[in-house]
Amino acid sequence: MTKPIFVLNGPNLDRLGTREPSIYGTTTLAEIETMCREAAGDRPLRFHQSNAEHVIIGWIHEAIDQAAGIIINAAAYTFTSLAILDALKMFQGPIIELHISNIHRREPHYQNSLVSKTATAVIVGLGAQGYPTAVAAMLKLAD
Ligand code: CA2
Repeated sequence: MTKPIFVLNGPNLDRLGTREPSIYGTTTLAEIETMCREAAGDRPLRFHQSNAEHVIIGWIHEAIDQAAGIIINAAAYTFTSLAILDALKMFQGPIIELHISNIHRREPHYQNSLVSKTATAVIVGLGAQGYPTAVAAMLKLAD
């Protein structure tokens, strides 16, 4: 059976397309999900968003048991959550860290990613287009 790709989104990303369009664009998370499903083709894809750290950790645990790869935009938890880092470290397959904005051009508090310490690859600054780009890359990386 073909294993799914998990696309996990952290806090406030459910509000995409409504505020700060100069940084995050005008595409909504629902539209991003559609873009990801189109990019995935026949490969099953689980797309989730939560504002709660423990819920995201629960999905990483599911991915450890089931997924071919994880694409994660952990949003602010990227820089704060050792718990998410510890969970990701248990995953044996490829991990793509994703950010809509180029975090390296932003304020210092957006520049020390904990997720990067376990990511296979990092995609930043492509806007919403980063998501289907990550899915296409994951199709090549994943078993
Ligand atoms: O660029 C990204 O994708 C980020 O992960 C977005 C996070 C930020 O903490 C990261 O440093 C970079 C913030 C998400 C906030 O989401 C918003 C949604 C709608 C309007 C404004 C912000």
